[in-house]
Amino acid sequence: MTRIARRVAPLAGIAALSLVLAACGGTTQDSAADSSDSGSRVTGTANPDAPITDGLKVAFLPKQLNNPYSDIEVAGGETAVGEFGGEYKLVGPNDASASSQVSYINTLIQQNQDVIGIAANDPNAVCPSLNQARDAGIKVVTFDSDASKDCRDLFINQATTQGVGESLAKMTSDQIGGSGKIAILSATPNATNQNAWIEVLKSQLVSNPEYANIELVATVYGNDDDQKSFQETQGLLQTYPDLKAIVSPTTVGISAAARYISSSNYKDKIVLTGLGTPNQMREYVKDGTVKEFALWDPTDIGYLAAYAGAALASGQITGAEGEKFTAGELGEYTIGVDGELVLGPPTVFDAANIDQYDF
Ligand code: RAM
Repeated sequence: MTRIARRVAPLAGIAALSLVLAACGGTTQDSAADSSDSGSRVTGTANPDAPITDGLKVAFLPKQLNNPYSDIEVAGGETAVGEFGGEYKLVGPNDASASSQVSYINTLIQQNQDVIGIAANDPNAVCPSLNQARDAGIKVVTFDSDASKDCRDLFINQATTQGVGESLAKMTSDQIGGSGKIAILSATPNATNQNAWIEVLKSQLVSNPEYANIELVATVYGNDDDQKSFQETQGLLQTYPDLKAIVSPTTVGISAAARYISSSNYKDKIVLTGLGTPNQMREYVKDGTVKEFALWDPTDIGYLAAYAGAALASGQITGAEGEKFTAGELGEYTIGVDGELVLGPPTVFDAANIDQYDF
């Protein structure tokens, strides 16, 4: 299928992001970085009419390389880089631990990349290196999982953090009839994205009267490692025999949990929901292990990250709130508060619609 055909969500959330044009804001790196290789690093004011510079070197550094979700994201980035005639590169660690990305950033600086697209494993551990990259004139775009806003130019968020957290709470509550014990199976303890979603979920449980009878009993970490996620699921079910639901906001976690539950006595007794890819979850939806889960099209995150990096490196934008640029086939985007760009709302998948998606 083509990239367009796989797109799951219209860009409905974008209007909400078109916030009042501000004279300042965002994170602008005005270092006197003379580009020795491409001459493309423009500083100062944005020039929306500037063409994308030829031959931009765009490197992607996902949380980890052996994660099917990351593979889909970076494939979208590669497509975009091909469209604007840049040089695509992919590097990354095999584990998603906090400091595993630092040495890769240092190497990318030495290679004079123009853009680094990174899904941060920890908001702070990568910051000194990312700021060294920015001092060298490299544009830094986080995607999927943000770094501290002081060390990147833009963040491509898949959906609003509030929206993801609310949809996790709603999917869980709807499936357990609004009452009972639940547990969270997360990725790594430092992951910016998972922790932000979990915070919203927790505050929903406290503040939304509809969830007053839901009790969160545990949060465990599968580290986005399939086997550890599988074992953590088993542990949760043994420790809390009266658990009603597991909510896993990670594609690695939810698929490992589904595999365990589908062949255990817990099938049909426990609700499993969270964030997963339709292709990894299809068999568990078909066999009834999972009724409903959510996601967005990861392809579009990488695609938008690449175009955002190119727009920065070509001087179309500086990263300030209110600036606009065109992200290829995705159309026009406006930079929101704190240099954030939101792709669109999450899509909920169930038995009725899952076969319409192929990613
Ligand atoms: C996993 C990763 C990723 C997250 C998705 C939903 O693949 O933890 O960062 O965005 O799940």
